[in-house]
Amino acid sequence: MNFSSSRSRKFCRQEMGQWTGRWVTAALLALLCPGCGAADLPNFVLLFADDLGYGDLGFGGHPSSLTPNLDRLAARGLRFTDFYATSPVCSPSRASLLTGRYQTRSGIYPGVLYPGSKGGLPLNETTIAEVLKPLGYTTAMMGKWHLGLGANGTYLPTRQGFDHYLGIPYSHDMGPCHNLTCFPPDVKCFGFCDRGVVTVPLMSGESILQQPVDFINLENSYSDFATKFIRTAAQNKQPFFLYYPSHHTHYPQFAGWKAVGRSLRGPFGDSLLEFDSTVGNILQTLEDTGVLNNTLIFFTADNGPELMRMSHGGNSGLLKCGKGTTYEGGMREPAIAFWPGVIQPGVTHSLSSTLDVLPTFAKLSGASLPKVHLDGVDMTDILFNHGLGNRDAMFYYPTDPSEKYSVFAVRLGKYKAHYYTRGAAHSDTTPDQDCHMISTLKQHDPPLLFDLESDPSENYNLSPKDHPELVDVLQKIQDLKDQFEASMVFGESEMVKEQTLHWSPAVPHSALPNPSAASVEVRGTDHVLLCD
Ligand SMILES: *[C@@H]1O[C@H](CO)[C@@H](O)[C@H](O)[C@H]1NC(C)=O
Ligand SMILES: *[C@@H]1O[C@H](CO)[C@@H](O)[C@H](O)[C@H]1NC(C)=O
Ligand SMILES: *[C@@H]1O[C@H](CO)[C@@H](O)[C@H](O)[C@H]1NC(C)=O
Ligand SMILES: *[C@@H]1O[C@H](CO)[C@@H](O)[C@H](O)[C@H]1NC(C)=O
Ligand SMILES: [Ca+2]
Repeated sequence: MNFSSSRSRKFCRQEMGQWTGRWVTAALLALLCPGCGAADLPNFVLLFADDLGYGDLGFGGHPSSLTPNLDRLAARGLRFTDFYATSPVCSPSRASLLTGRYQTRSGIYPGVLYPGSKGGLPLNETTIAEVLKPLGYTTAMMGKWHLGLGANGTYLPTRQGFDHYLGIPYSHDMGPCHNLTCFPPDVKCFGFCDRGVVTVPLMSGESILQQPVDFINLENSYSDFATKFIRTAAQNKQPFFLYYPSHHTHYPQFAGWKAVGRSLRGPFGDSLLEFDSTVGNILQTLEDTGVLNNTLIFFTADNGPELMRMSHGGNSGLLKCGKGTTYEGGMREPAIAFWPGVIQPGVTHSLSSTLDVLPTFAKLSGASLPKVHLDGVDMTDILFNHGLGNRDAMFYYPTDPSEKYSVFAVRLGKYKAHYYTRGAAHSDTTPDQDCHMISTLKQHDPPLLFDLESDPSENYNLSPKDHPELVDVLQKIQDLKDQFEASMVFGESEMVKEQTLHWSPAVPHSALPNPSAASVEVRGTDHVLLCD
């Protein structure tokens, strides 16, 4: 039985007493009892950290991170141990989260979008916000979009189903930050950020609110925005979807007065603590407005830690390498589903992905799925029964997917096969040379094979020569890979539309950032791999 509808029926019967009869349809119910329509539908809060590793959180074992609110979600919610993003860098990972489709279908490859990019997430892709809107949801997003700006703001969140938007439309290091303050009272941002000349804007809807953005007070603005949005929705008894892709803990780390110097972990820890405190404020607001028990909070992150930043970067814990690579540290992320009284606390080892968020929210709200090839599967069996779920496999695309090389690795059950491996500048500086940029593309035939349950760190390659029983496993993986490749239609790359040296939007610069100025340097492949 559909969980949310049985629950809403119960609720409405209590509310409506004699009015409810067996003949009353959901639509009629909504007409008769305005509150019931809203109670029917669960609210969704989707929290998405940036460049956060598997080993970065308090509950994940990091000794000096301070994440009391995320720890609380983990303790009272369902924690995933085997949860994957679809890319080791930002834009493609976000495209998959919001569409339930691998980034190759929507054309969000290779690399990431830049302030001067002409492309963006195609408007005919259906986002989670667009899936929920027809049901009467109010939708808002705060934070890092990174799915395109485009001419006249063609690709902003407001064009993809979000009623309200406050945030930076790309990475907050995609503008010069030499002289900007990242921590109070006046600690300059670490490093120089991108070498463009256009400073990073804070946008409200489709206009610029501030440029350059004020990092010190940014998180407060987000927190206030969330509070106002949730309060208004709760007052109006309107179901809501809040998407918060945070800038934390991406380089350059920043934080305001409440977090600075509060963690033992330095700038990274303070930035993480600031994110955590917004999570706490959102929880408090949900509780204060009486909607916490009708809200699913889902938390995860877009890709692994940027190890090249050394102690200013994140930590993938026991996983190999980090951002930019298809080793586990690049794409396996902490994740939590929290819904008090509805999702039983616990830990699941079921394989899941950001791809599965859209189908899950659709299932819970009764929304129709977009009529496209979806790669995501519904996670409700995992959430409500702690079951195995519907996902058998995960495919690992590199930062620059191509039909020639296809996926670099495949996970089936507990086994992972690497067909290709490559290091990345993003993962330079740790002692493991496999992670570094100098480790160039290597093909493996037969593929490297790891048992991720007994060897999550991918240390011990299982050769079929020594383990004849694995010949079958490798064959199954190969078949699955062939099937997947046959189903994959590469969308036209939105990134190759990037040669925008002479392109500029025909709008006043006060209304939108000027991308042509931002892209004064032509970006080669190296740069695409380096930047995010
Ligand atoms: C969006 O439009 C493009 C160009 O017409 C097309 O190639 C693509 O398949 C469409 N995508 C979807 C999801 O409909
Ligand atoms: C940073 O400040 C210094 C000193 O005030 C100035 O010379 C320099 O041009 C500034 N750099 C940028 C990118 O604004
Ligand atoms: C949710 O909690 C509120 C109080 O915070 C309570 O009035 C309401 O009945 C609860 N709803 C459900 C469905 O449990
Ligand atoms: C941007 O908007 C202006 C004014 O509305 C319009 O003239 C121009 O054609 C638009 N540019 C693009 C690329 O859509
Ligand atoms: Ca990222």
